[in-house]
Amino acid sequence: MCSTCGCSGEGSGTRISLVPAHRHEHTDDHDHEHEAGHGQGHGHGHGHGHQPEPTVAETRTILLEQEILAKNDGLAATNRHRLQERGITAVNLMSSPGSGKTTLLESTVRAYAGRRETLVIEGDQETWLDAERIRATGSKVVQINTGAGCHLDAQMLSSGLAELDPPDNSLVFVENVGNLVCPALFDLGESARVVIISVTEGADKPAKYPYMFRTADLVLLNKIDLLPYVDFDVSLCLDLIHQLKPDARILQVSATKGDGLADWHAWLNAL
Ligand SMILES: Nc1nc2c(ncn2[C@@H]2O[C@H](COP(=O)(O)OP(=O)(O)OP(=O)(O)O)[C@@H](O)[C@H]2O)c(=O)[nH]1
Ligand SMILES: [Mg+2]
Repeated sequence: MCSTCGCSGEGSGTRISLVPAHRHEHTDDHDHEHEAGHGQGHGHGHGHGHQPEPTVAETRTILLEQEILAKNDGLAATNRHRLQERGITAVNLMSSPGSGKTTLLESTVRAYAGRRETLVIEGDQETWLDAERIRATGSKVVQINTGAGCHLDAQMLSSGLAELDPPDNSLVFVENVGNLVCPALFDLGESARVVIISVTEGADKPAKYPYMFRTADLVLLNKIDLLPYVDFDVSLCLDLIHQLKPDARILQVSATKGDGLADWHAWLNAL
């Protein structure tokens, strides 16, 4: 989808691996029609006001983007239906790199141990580092390496679920590739979308990446233990999120210290 940000299908070589039961890897064979440029909502020059009429090539690009997203949405609907049929709750966790997705998941799967079966699908361009961290908690985990790709898509979730084989009524967390742009565009068929912003990133991020925050079911403001040490305007950040989505649900948490995590668990339990 994103030729400029490295999300082109050519050579991206998605690998999906169950950790640790067997370390077989395969190259995903779904269509990588991603070289068509950016999707709607990215705002990379398509469709803005006062622009000249699109050229034939531009029109073709936009049509291809629509086809790719429509194909993804169809697969996402299938994923959602299959998950619902089996009572499986899937939570798509998105954020900038380093906001605390894996740290929150380590804490969450430990908190749910013995209460509800909790499994994880990890998405990163490269490495098994996050999967190894989750595996250390005792949770079953699948690592998806997207290569040059900068988001998970519905086909990858489908393949990841096939490897993970979650039991009925389980809770599956999907840690998306760390960025606030492309993951927002791709419906995976998840039950809920959660965005993490941490206080080290700057309070202006919701304004800069509106699509991500507008489509979130929950926003977690993480690393609040660091507030005494960083210049982060909490009320400005909350205000920006509410401007995008007046009924946005926002929880302030510290994944390392535990603040706000009881509210996070209560939110999950209500899904
Ligand atoms: N002080 C503080 N540090 C945190 C908190 N949550 C995460 N961190 C730290 O932030 C760093 C990045 O955390 P990760 O959980 O790896 O972040 P991530 O979002 O999974 O990163 P990517 O997978 O690379 O996108 C680590 O050093 C964590 O210990 C928090 O609540 N407070
Ligand atoms: Mg991570």
